[in-house]
Amino acid sequence: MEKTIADNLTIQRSLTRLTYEIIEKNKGVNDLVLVGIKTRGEFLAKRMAKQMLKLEGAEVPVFAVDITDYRDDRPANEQHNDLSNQVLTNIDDKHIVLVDDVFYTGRTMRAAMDALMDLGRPERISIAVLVDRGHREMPIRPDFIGKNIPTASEEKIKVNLAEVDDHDSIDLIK
Ligand code: 3GP
Ligand code: 5GP
Ligand code: MG
Repeated sequence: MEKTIADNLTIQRSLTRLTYEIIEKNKGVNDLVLVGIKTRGEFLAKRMAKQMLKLEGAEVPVFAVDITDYRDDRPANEQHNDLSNQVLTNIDDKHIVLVDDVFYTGRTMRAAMDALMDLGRPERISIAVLVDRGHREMPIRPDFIGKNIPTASEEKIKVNLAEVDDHDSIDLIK
């Protein structure tokens, strides 16, 4: 069974609020770098950067990273530990905001932080997600949350974004 929890307008409002929260916490967009976790985190990060340009008049760098090979639940011989060809900037002293569609166990973000730390010494790393569905397995939590959607383990959240799914919605699949 599939139930739509948020439509295009609701998602856009959540993203706008997240964007304002990030700007407020960072006191502007100086030294901010958005790192979107592929696939949908990349498009969310790009939408936020677009709003930041409108609000603050400055281009915030956005990079997209594929974290699949970095996760600890991948076989060891398939794990990588070098994001240097995906994050093409010096991250020293930057405030990095990791952006993803859904936060679940926290393993993706742990792997992303680990890989980033090999690239330099950011001043701060924060996490922004459109949906937090619960079921943490790591002592990590998002700093900026679009929607808290408590789920049962067997439920799934489907995030559709116009850039890849031809419309925006958040659906709960039972
Ligand atoms: P994404 O690439 O936009 O993040 O992992 C491939 C896709 O499957 C992901 O899209 C994600 O949205 C979706 N997905 C749904 N359930 C899960 C899950 O439990 N784990 C992972 N890794 N992806 C899931
Ligand atoms: P975690 O590493 O926190 O367990 O899971 C986060 C990653 O898995 C995110 O990139 C997210 O895309 C994906 N994921 C986990 N559960 C779901 C879910 O229910 N729906 C969607 N869309 N993605 C999920
Ligand atoms: Mg994702």
